[in-house]
Amino acid sequence: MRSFEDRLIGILKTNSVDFMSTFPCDRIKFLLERVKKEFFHIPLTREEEGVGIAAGIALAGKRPAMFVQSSGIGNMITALLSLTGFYELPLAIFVSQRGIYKEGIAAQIPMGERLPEILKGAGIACSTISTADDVSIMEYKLPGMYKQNKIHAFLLSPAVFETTNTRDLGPWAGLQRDETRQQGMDERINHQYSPKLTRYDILNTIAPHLDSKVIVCNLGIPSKELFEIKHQPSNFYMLGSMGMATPIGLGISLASDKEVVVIDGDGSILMNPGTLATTAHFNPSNLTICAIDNRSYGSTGGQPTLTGSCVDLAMLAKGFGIGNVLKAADKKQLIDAIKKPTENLKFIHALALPGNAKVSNIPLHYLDVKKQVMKFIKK
Ligand SMILES: Cc1ncc(C[n+]2csc(CCOP(=O)(O)OP(=O)(O)O)c2C)c(N)n1
Repeated sequence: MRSFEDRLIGILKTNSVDFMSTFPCDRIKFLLERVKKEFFHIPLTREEEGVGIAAGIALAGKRPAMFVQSSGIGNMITALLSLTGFYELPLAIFVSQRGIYKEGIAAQIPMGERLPEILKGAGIACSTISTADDVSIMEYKLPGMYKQNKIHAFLLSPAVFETTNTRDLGPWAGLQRDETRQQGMDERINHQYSPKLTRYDILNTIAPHLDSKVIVCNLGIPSKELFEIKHQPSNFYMLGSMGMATPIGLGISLASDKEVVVIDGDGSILMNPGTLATTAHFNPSNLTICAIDNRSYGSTGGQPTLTGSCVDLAMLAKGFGIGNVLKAADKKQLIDAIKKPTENLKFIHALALPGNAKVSNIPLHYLDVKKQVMKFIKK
């Protein structure tokens, strides 16, 4: 019996779909590895961007498809309605539907559960793929959808991938396999700044300097690692809303006199880089952004981000107008950077090795986290 992944790839090839834009989700990490090998692959920085790229591909007479997580549909909806749907362009969207089956992350539920209704309200057709046998639905729907220039979302239940999601991709996952990307990386990173620490080591190193500060921590593994290393009532752990760490930190720093440290990630900053411009504009002296750059989406399987090939986050921050930008790749550079007194907003570009520590879910209710943080800020 062929696997679900094999059958889906076969159907896409039969329908001459050749351009795949993807944004990672942990549940489809093995499928994404296959897609990357089999098709022209466009790794995205934000799901919305994929809608625009797909429109361009369709305008050029080719057939695009996207692979995203249910929360990513929230980032796509305006472009889907005012671009793809409006101009009657075809787009197949394969959605890893979270929040409906064995979900460990509470913040995935509001969007994941309501997705069919949201799509219905937006007038976007969708089909539910609950078991591997439901591939026949895609076989049936895809040809007409492309011919009639329609959008169709296929909602893939995590149950479909239960048999394949057993391997560990390892810390270097996508990074190692992509040789051209690896070459680009080697050329760009000079010895002074080659990373020596993992994200966990970085958090461990800065932990003694986080006392009596509000910490806004990026979603996924970073929050779980921080909880294990240094839980304190002033830690705000994100469970969803990728790309919002720096905006949340900016809001707190503008509305209170507390010292705020944002632990952000390269993938999350690339999803919402404009926030660095807003932050630079206000230049709050009580805000430090520690951008942990492991050149990958570490929390969802280690898929490479573009900081491994063409983007330098320190230059990006400078370009947006942040004056106080420090780069750190080892313990000493990191401690010097976090301790450095400043009158201005501080941006630390912390270069990291890929890889996650083996950490458990945070055993706190999210509303208790909110209460503790608010109490601390009010004090
Ligand atoms: C809109 C949206 N798309 C995709 C995801 C899935 N997701 C959760 S964490 C994560 C990776 C974050 O990468 P980065 O900011 O680099 O942090 P790292 O995990 O590498 O420390 C992704 C893609 C999500 N939560 N929300």
